[in-house]
Amino acid sequence: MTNAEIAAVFEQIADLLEFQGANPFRVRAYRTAARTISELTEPVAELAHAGPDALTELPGIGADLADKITTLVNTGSLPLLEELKAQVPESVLTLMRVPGLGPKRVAAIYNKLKIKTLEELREACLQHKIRDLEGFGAKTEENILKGIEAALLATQRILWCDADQIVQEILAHLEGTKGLRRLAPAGSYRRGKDTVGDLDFLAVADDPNPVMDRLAKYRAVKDVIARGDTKMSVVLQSGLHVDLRVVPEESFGAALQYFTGSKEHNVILRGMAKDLGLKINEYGVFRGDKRIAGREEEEVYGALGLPWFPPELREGRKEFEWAAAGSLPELITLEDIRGDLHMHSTWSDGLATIEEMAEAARKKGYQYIAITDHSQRVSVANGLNPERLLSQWNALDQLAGKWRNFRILKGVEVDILEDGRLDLPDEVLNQADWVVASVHFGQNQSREEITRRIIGALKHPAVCAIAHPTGRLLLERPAYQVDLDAVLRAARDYGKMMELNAHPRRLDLDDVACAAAKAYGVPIAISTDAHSINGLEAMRYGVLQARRGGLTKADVVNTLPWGELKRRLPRYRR
Ligand code: DGT
Ligand code: CA
Ligand code: CA
Ligand code: ZN
Repeated sequence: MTNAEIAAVFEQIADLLEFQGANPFRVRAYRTAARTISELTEPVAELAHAGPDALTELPGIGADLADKITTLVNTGSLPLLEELKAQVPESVLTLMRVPGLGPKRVAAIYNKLKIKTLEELREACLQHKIRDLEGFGAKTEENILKGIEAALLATQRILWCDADQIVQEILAHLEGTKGLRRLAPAGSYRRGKDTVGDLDFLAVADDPNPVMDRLAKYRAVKDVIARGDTKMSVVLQSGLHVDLRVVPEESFGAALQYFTGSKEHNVILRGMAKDLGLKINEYGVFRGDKRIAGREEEEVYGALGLPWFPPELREGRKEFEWAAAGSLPELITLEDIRGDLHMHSTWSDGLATIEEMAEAARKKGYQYIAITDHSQRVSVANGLNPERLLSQWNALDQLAGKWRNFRILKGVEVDILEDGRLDLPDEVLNQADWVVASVHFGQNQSREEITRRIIGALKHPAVCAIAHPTGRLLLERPAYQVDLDAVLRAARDYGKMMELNAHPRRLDLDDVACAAAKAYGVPIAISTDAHSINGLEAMRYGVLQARRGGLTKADVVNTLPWGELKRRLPRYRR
């Protein structure tokens, strides 16, 4: 079982308990556990196999939850969840997924109006029956209606990081199958897209049947939807579809190319082939009836006079122009990273101390980190007021001599207030080595207001970068309204940087915006925003997104060795 699946079970238990009006502390315990587990990068299943002690060491996991995790991992289900599900109509669970409708509100709607389905709820909104319920209102009713339309439309996608866990499991599960010669994931997963709609696998095998039989036995398979001679589709318990195609060895490269996509990239490629008097499909590149390439991707592209494209660039954007000019970028890799410039400690809402974060970063071979705890306004995250921040920086001074060739920047993640001011006085901010500024509140403001707020922060001499610049949460919340172009221009004019937040739920800036920042010459800092030691592992997701934006080592500031970075820090430049 993957961490995401285990977290989803706890999240669902919390929802169901809350719907039933259970003790808030009990509800909260399950939510905290879900969050802890979803943020871990090591597989909880492995910890469970190591014994209950390994689990109870995790924050927020006591003996009872450890027990439940072990049961889940060993049996694939949990009696408590089954019990709760039996007590609540299944369609009610769908209602809870409407943005703006938590379990409490769904309970009110269900108990007062006996509404059980999205359609009934939509009808009730249209008849203005919801606004009269206690604790609701016209505005809420309107938002619910919008949420329903979104929920009805939403195609189920999953985060790349969750797809990755499943892909690795399926690869391991299929490995060693009799007669299996080659196996590779394709599709949006291979392109590193931040969310993935379904999984696509390609295989070469002496006989397709043993591979298909084995896929059908993967532990999370719910149904085999279709199975032919060379093609199979299964659906997992989570609803995710997995496609498998078994192709002839001499077509593997062509099939991998074709099913990696994107569709847009392939359309352009097909046109180029046609112009050359060739035909390209999933079986190969053909001149007339003669296959001239197909076994390897390199030779497929080569037959069209093209270089091999890193999958991350195959979106039909600039890649063919670059190839024609002989200037395909040499994309940044995880090994290029020298430090991490956004993370939290126990001083605000992090789970690890500054020393623990520093040790973990040193183990990764980093030369520097910045501790950027929240400022006072973010009180839910135990944000720091000037006194606490200054005493944190004092503590950092004490630590300064502790490591050779490793330094901790005195940083802060300062909140950009609704009126555009920063949440800390200048005389404090001016003492920092590294300041990232971010919008947490008032995200519903108009495009003009939010743009003005962010540009205002960029003008501030102490600010180095804007953190998670668009505020999006993948599959959860769209970006706030902001004129990103104006923001990037301002960053260029004031000599500032932009963050690519590497948290797999954020990946903000996204790939297209990273490319835009590069076009403006605005340096990117890829930062994890880690709230725990494991959170530091998110760097790989950020690097993947940066690659999709065509960024090279030179475009990313935290590839610089410390001496260089120090010279490049915005506040030293002025
Ligand atoms: P997803 O699954 O929605 O995250 O995105 P993809 O890109 O994985 O799309 P999917 O699974 O529908 O198809 C995998 C690849 O197969 C896609 O990227 C390109 C190729 N492909 C599928 N259908 C077509 C098509 O009608 N025309 C072309 N040129 N390529 C296609
Ligand atoms: Ca796919
Ligand atoms: Ca597919
Ligand atoms: Zn942060």
